[in-house]
Amino acid sequence: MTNLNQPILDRALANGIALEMQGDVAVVRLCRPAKRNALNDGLIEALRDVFQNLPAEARAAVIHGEGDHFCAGLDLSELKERDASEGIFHSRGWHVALNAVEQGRVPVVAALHGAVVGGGLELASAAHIRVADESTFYALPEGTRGIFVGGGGGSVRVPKLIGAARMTDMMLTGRVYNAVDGERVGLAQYLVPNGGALAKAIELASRIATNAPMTNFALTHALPRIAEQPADHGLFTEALVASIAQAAPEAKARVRAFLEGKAAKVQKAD
Ligand code: 1HE
Repeated sequence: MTNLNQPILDRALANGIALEMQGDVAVVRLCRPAKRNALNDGLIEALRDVFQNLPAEARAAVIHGEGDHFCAGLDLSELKERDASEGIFHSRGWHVALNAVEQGRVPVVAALHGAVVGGGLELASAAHIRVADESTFYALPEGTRGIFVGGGGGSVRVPKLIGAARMTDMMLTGRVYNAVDGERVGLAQYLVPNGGALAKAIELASRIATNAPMTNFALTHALPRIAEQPADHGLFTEALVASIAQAAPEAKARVRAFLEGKAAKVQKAD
């Protein structure tokens, strides 16, 4: 580990977040299995610290949960009486942590299994790709708990995956999506056999780590913004980002390699 200083890592671990490098992939683990990886403030701060301080050699990251579930959402035992301003600052603090996942230095793949509920789904939605195994189930029980999403950016990110209508249904009715239907509606991009999510996520992250860094940056930082711009602004931004990416020496080398028959062709899908 070159970039993440040990005290930050130790404090994160004490608060339930472990980091391990597998080659150039940072594997981040929620490790509060006895509480189904429920998110308390310590764990959220640790998540923020780890994603803001990934080792310099990390070129992609994976996030996964220890035990039988990815994440049971907000630790309900920490739901405190807060006045409106305390509530706003608390929520904004969580936003910083999940933004550190979504808008950090490297693409993030979430490996999902078991419960992906409430804040757990918000966290999964902050990743750039989600891989679910067959045990995965998704819910937003906030509606039935008398609260609203509000720390993890769920009202911003979940509708982008599945649309506001499906999220409204999940919250109004307590609907739970199983792994197959979750993949069908867009909660996950990959569905794998039980126990296979972490390995698949690491495989994808390892492949992502070989992309040109500028391409990964454009995809994780420019694309989400372009997609929200009015078309005319989006096309303008696209032209800027495309020309910056194409100007990088690595892009030129990769295109040349293909033209010289030295780079892999696109293969037909299975
Ligand atoms: C928890 C939590 C939690 C488990 N906060 N302690 N999230 C929820 O409403 C989901 C609540 N949890 C569940 O529905 C279930 O626990 C699970 C489906 C995730 C897992 O079930 P299971 O049978 O494997 O575990 P369990 O026996 O229910 O829980 C094991 C322990 O974890 C138990 O504590 P123990 O001391 O009795 O052993 C549970 O109390 C504890 N536990 N989930 C606190 N969430 C930023 S806004 C986001 C708002 C939300 O996320 S609201 C949704 C909250």
